[in-house]
This record gives sequence, C-alpha cells and structure tokens, in this order.
Amino acid sequence: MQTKSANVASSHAVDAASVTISNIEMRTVRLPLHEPFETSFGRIDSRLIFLVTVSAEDETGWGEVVAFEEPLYSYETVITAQHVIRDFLAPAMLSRPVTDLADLSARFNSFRGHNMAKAGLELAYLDLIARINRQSLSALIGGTRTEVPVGVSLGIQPSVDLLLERVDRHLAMGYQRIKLKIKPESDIEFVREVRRRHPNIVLSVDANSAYTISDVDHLRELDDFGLLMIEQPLDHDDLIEHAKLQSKLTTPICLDESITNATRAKHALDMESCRIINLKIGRVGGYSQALAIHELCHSRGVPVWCGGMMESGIGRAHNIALASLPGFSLPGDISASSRYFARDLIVPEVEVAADGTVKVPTDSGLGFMVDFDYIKSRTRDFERVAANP
Ligand code: OSB
Ligand code: MG
Repeated sequence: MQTKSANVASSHAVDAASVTISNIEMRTVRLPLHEPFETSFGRIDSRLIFLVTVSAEDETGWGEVVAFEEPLYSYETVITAQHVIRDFLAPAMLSRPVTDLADLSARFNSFRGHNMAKAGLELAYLDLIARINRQSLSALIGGTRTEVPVGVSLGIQPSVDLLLERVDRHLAMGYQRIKLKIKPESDIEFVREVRRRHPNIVLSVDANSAYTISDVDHLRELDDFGLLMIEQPLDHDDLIEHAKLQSKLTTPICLDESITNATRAKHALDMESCRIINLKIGRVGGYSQALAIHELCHSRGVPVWCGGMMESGIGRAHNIALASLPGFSLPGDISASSRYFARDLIVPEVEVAADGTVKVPTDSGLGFMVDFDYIKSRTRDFERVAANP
C-alpha cells in the first residue's frame, strides 16, 4: 500500500504514488426519469448509467461513462465505450503500475477519440487516488470552493405554459440560472414568454447544434432577451462558423460539443468562436484535459462552467469536485439527484440548497457513499474486464 500523497493539478507539485491496478469492472444500471427529457437531437425517458470501477489493494474508485445509448450528442455510445474500455483502455491501464494522472492519460492518448470511455477510467482512477490519500476529490484536484452555484437545464416542452410551470417550479427550488433547450420550432416565443414573466433571472439557451449559419438573422432575435449565453447553436464540431456568428451577436456564444480537448479550447478562444466554455469531463476525455481547459480559461479570464450529462450521483459527485475549482465562475448544470431520478446511486443524494448552491463534500474520494446494494439490485450487465493476478 502506497501512502505517499498524490497530487494531480498541474499547478501542484506532482508527488505521485504509483498504484498497481488489480481489477477493472464495468456495469450498467437503468434509471427511469421522472419525465422525458427532450433536446433538439431527441428525447429519452430513462438513462442507462454506465459505471466503471478501478481497484488497487483495499480501495475502489468509481467513475461514470457519460455516453448515451444512441450516437446523437456525440458519436460514442454505451456499447462503443464498453468495447474500447474492454479491448484497449483497460489493458493499457493494467499493463504496468500507473504513476500519476499524466501517465494514465498519455497511455489513453495513443488511442484516437472515445473521450467518454477514457474519462470514465480517469474518473475512477482519481477517486481511487483520493481514497488512498484519504482526501476529497476536490482537494486532490486543487478545488477552492466549499459550495458551488448551480442552475438547471429544462427540456423542450410541447407548450409555453408547460415550460413556464417548470421554470417557476425550479426557480422556487433556488436554482440560480435557468437554461432552456431550444430548436427552430420552439425557440423565440418560448424564450420571450419566460423572459416576460421573469425579467431579472439569469437565463440561457442551449440549441445542441439545431441551427446553421444561414439562421443568423433568426438567432439575432435572441439578442433582445438579455441571455447569459447561447450554447452550441451550430454544428457539433464547428469553430469557424461559430466565430462568424459570434461577430454578429451581442449575446455570448458558449461552446459545448465543439470543445473536445484543450487544443480545441485554445483555438476556439483564439478565433473568438465563443466567449464562454461549458466544461464536461466526459466530452474532453477526462480530468487531465478538463484541468488543462480550466487553467487556460482561468488564465485568460474566460468564464467556464460545469456541464452535465444527466449523470447518476457518481458522475454528479465528480462534477461537483470539478466545479469547486477557482475558475468556475458561472452556475453549473449540476442539479439535485431528484431532478431526474426517483432514487440515486449515492447516499446522501445531491441536494440543492435554497440559495441555489450544492455543498462540496469533504469526505475522502467522491465524498458520498456509493449505494452498492442498490446498484447491484439494478445492474443489467456486469463485466469484470481484466484483472492482474
Ligand atoms: O447539451 O448540455 C447539454 C443533457 C443531455 C445531453 C446534452 C446536454 C444535456 C443538458 C442537461 O443540458 C444536463 C444535465 O442536467 O445533466
Ligand atoms: Mg449543451
């Protein structure tokens, strides 16, 4: 058992404890949603949660692979991620002791793409290291906040009235920012009515790539509503048209899908494709890239916030740790467990205080207890990927 403390943020001294991973496991758990969630790319009524664990000696770290079942948000799916972890990433992780996060991400880097699969293992690895060190994940990565401000993302609704009801309900729960999903058939009127009813709330929209640059005049109508940002209006992998669009809008563009690693983030900022970045650990391939993007944005004074992928409490706990870093200056899509699920996989569940914040836990690792019995009772498939003797 290594007892030396391991730090990971590049601004920290790297004093790594080498760990020999003994076991990697994958399991999926299906959690029904309270109500269907609709975005411009589709609608889901349950979430297939993909959990990975990484063990060394007496400790186990937990991670979540945030891929969906269909390649709509990105090309990855639960099944492609299972394949990539089983056949490439897990063997690379088990091949020799892992010295630190940089060592792990360098091994993963030799494989192209599949960021969510890579991130799942990086999450589990850092939870493991934090548990070995008896420190919280937030402390391990250099987090400075004791609580993080949060907002909520509301799916596309069939009518303005149904949307207004949901906005009212979530404002009453304390959420500091409301994000509305939009698409061309349900955008301007919905945003106008929400803004009319709530002139002073922090409001944003997320198009998940539902528009093209030829919609510029249409999108300019959104400039009237004092939005905090317009998230990912154009293609999922575009930077160039977003820069053209940003030059014609007063509302800041925030990129989500287009920012897949730190180099892309730098290009986007250099080109002014966006003025704000949504940071999702899964989309960028793990903590290593997420920490680099945070540093880049923080050093340039660019607002960054933590996005969500409708994670179970395990992914949610990682998001809370990430959002405790000093550069996270805007509310994250880190809602209460109960926003999506009747029962979460962690104890206690994530709760949003009346002032719209979530407490950053201080217990070791994720800082929440993983409800293993409940997970086992709902597990659909389980695979012990590979083990060292
Ligand atoms: O674009 O941020 C997104 C949900 C699924 C896929 C993509 C996105 C979202 C959300 C909700 O906006 C985030 C959350 O509440 O976890
Ligand atoms: Mg988004």
